[in-house]
Amino acid sequence: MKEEQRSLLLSTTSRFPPPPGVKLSYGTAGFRADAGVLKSTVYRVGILAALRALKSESVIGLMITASHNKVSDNGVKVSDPNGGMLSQDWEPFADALANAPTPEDLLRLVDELTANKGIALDGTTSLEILVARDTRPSGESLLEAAKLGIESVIGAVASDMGILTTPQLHWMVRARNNGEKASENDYLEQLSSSFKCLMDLIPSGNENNQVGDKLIVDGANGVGGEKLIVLKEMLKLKGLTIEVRNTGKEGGVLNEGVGADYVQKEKVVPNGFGSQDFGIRCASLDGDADRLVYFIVPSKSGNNIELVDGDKISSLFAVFIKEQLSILKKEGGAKLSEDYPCRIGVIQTAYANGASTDFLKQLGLEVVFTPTGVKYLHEKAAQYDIGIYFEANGHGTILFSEFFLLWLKTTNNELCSVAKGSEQQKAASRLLAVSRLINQAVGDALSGMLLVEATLQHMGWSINQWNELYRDLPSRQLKVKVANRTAVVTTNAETKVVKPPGIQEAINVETAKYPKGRCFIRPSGTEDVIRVYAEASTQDEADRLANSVANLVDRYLGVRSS
Ligand code: 16G
Ligand code: MG
Repeated sequence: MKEEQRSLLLSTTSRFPPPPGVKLSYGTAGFRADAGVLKSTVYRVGILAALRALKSESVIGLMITASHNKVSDNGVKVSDPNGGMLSQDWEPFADALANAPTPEDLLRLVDELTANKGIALDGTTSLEILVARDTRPSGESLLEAAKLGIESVIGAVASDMGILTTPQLHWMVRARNNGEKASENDYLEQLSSSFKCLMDLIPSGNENNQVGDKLIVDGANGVGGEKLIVLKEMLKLKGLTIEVRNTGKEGGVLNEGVGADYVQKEKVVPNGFGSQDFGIRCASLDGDADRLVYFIVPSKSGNNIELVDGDKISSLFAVFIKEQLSILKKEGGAKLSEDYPCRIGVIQTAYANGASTDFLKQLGLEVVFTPTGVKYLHEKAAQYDIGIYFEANGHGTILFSEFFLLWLKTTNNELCSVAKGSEQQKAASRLLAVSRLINQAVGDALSGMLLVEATLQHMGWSINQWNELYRDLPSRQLKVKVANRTAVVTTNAETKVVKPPGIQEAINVETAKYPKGRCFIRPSGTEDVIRVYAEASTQDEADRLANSVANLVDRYLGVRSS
């Protein structure tokens, strides 16, 4: 490293000493902690993002968010050049950099990495790092730390993109590296034009459907609600009215009694919703708008909801896409399967409700499982022509292969009008519109929501009809505090425990007591706990199975508290 670079890094690093006694890990979704201890981490992730940009010779993203965590927390993660998560082989470096105790240790790590990866810190190239943040009050000062980190690396330039949803930033990074238009307005334009295209292509005869033209959205008092207000103005559609609640402007607190994570875990209405919403389609975004769940307020009393989760969203999209593919196979012209053997796959995790897996398999689709965490699902989905992935918690998207999109474009002139074109061309246009609407970089609640809305209108289904695609098996999730959660090692997409020895056999014995019983345990990637998931044919059985397995975890792993 040249002297100029060394002294630049030394002078900025000394302004951000790491807080004593805090050890952070990059985890499934970047670094997260109380915002008060994060300045040094965010500064260092700035350095990391700069080095990643120099290595990949591409635009890189840095997002300051803690998603659905409480408002006093914050976090930081990096978007790779393709808009996906940071390449996993850089995670150990991220951990080492964040925890380097002294400026000299930090310089040594940068020296090692640059030598290892062949990164020249000579300032001959200039690369941009797009920085964005969610609405957390701590975001602004952390943004300054990120900028200083980035600009401590000669040749790296920070561009402040302002307040964005996490998927917006990932989308921009991807668009920039593909040489496409990449502003926030371009994002909103692409979403609204492809949504309108799908609406124009709705088959006639669906006018008397029961979809219902009203959608109420819980914005989690975060950035998603804010952006949705802008988007809905651009849509100005007949037949769909979107009302946004919990926008953060009504005085509510981010993620407090609101948001997709709360709604999915607690299975109750978010603040601001209640009996007045009986019979209306409702949706909830999380704090950085990369998760989406729908829900139904089923009766005139109580807080309980009927949850329409990520598995249902995945199933709805699978039905719609399969329908379009069969049109492409049937009609005249260039035929799918003869000209192009399109491979479609649905990716789930062990948390997917067993009833959803059965439903997708009955549709004749290939269903595969990965461990929890977007990076694993996304990687698998990218191996298909159409890869649909969703976690039950509502994070997911649909990936289209370049080859398949090219086939669609070259064999079918793109059009967005009902009047013209064969059935086959319309099906191709719908799929092309879906590929532009749904975020190709990462799961995106806003684009996912518009696709749900267009699909419901296309099928002519109310939220109840959609929800009745299959009936969820009763399930229960518990968490258990243990002395050391890393003592649990799993395999087969987290469905089987290999360490500590004997516990899997004991879980099998418990599970076998219940018909349709299914149960697994895994160490959480975001909290210091072991998670237990159980499913059975009745709620009582699911509860009993989860409790007995939680006791096993206690017994095998030594309890601190529970
Ligand atoms: C993170 C992951 C999410 C996963 C969750 C599991 C991303 C962007 N987010 O929020 O995919 O479902 O962690 O949390 O990867 P857990 O390990 O604490 O159960
Ligand atoms: Mg999130």
